[in-house]
Amino acid sequence: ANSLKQIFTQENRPAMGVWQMLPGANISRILARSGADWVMVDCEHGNIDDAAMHEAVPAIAALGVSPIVRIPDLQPSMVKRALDSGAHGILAPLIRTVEDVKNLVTAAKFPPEGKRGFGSPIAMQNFNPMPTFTEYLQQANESLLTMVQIETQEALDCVEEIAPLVDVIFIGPFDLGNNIGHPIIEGKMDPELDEAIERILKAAVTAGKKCGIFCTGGEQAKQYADKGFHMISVATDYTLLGAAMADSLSIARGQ
Ligand code: 3PY
Repeated sequence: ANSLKQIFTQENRPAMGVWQMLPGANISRILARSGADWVMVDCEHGNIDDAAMHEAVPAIAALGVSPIVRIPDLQPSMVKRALDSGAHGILAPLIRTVEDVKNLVTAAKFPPEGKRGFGSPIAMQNFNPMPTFTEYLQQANESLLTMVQIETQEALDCVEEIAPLVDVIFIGPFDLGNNIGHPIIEGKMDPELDEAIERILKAAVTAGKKCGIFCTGGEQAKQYADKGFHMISVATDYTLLGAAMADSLSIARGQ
């Protein structure tokens, strides 16, 4: 089963997750055992190539947590590789137009809804209980999650049209800030960026869809949970490691 999809459909709570930017199945397992509801395998900005993605996805799925892959760009082959590796969903960065989103959904769905090629013997291994080849084919269009990032002015301008086309619209606040002319500086968000974020949440809710957002820590994640966001990233492996060591060091040094 797709555990993130189950949370979305059966549980009335935000799904909290973590970003995996560093390669290695051991890191995947640590993150998946942390209690997170999903792990984002970041092939856009993380140090994760195709082979590392194929290690991370099954390590996460084996622990009953949903692996979602952020693909590096919008090429249909990227969508296919990610879903064939067994991802429970894909997140596409920097989309701009309704056309971008339609092409992405076409790449993510088997015919007749889309144009995804069928042939991976790997994907079905990452679901429990494991579906047969045929069951995977029959269930994939319904169960796999399509997510797009709203982080450009152009996507913001048509977010009400985009929301009905996918399962989740996911805000990348840093890119969105940059692209609307209000970059986040030292964690400070301009009111116009806050307004854009409100508009995106409203578009998702109006369309009966889920809204996600990238956060840099637990406190910020809690604030967005209280605002009604459905899918929230709490931290990344990279920042957690550095912050934990810096904290321990300052205690050790009596600072
Ligand atoms: C953003 O904030 O732009 C992101 O996509 C987070 O990685």
